[in-house]
Amino acid sequence: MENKPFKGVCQCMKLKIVWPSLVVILFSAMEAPADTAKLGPEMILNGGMEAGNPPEKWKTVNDVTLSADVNPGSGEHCLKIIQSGKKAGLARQDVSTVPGKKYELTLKYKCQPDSTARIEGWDHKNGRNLFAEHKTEGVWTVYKYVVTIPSGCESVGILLYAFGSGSVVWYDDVSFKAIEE
Ligand SMILES: [Ca+2]
Repeated sequence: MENKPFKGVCQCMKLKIVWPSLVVILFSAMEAPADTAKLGPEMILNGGMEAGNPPEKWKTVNDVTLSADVNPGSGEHCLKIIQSGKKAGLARQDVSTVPGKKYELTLKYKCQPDSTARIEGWDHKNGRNLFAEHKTEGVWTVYKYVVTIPSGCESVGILLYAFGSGSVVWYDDVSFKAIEE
């Protein structure tokens, strides 16, 4: 019985200590993550796939059919790629790059069931991949990759595949920008 008032005081003090901590935690959680990277101008032409059918500025490599399609990632149209051959086919656009500089690629993709998207950066000078990833999500999904351009590489191919025979993949909002540091 004698301990009760003492215990009550302790709990009250605990609350006084805990309450400010909770406020600090809540405010910390509300802060948006800082994204201070300053991006240069857009380097991809018709990345929103709104101009032309098939979308303008995108070249084909190997056996694929490109077309503009509805139900896009944004705007009114997206790029649809149907793989029709044995070799992996793709849509391609080249961008000029500065060795040593960092660039950010962002895009949205969506795969038909049992289809695979392959997103690749091709170093024309050194003849190798800077990055290459396979994706299978069946809903519009954002892809983001930051690449540091190696020595001598002044041109990068942005390669968008429907990977594997019969694959059907959609792309939209393709963007490639320098990160100014
Ligand atoms: Ca679009």
